[in-house]
Amino acid sequence: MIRTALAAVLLCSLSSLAWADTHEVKMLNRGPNGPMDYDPAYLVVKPGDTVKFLPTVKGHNVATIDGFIPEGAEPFLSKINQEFEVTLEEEGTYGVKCSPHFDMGMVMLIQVGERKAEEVKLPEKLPPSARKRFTKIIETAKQAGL
Ligand SMILES: [Cu+2]
Repeated sequence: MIRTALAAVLLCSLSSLAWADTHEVKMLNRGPNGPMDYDPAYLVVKPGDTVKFLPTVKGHNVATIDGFIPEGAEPFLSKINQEFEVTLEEEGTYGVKCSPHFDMGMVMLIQVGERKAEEVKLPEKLPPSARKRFTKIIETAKQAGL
């Protein structure tokens, strides 16, 4: 009996080690959502998961949008043309942008935890193209039931 319980505890701790996932995002000149795009542009991850941004096409980076990350979350910023990994611990919605192409609407949403697309609140201040892209991303995610 005790032996079974120990085995169960051991299995649980092993599975929690294997629990964190890495999600890859391509940075593209043209993607499913239009010119200057992240693919995917909507990602749902668990707290502790890692998102890896791939410089599939040159000229892009990734940075958090001011006022569009969960409370207590650390902002991040990558260099242009570099692969970049970030581990997201705080639950909530992260809005990210490509610094040179923010005005062209190169943005994406990362939902950490149980958030749904319909709960996303866009910040007041956004370039019009970024707002348009976010609206499209949210609509697509809602249709997919995310
Ligand atoms: Cu870009």
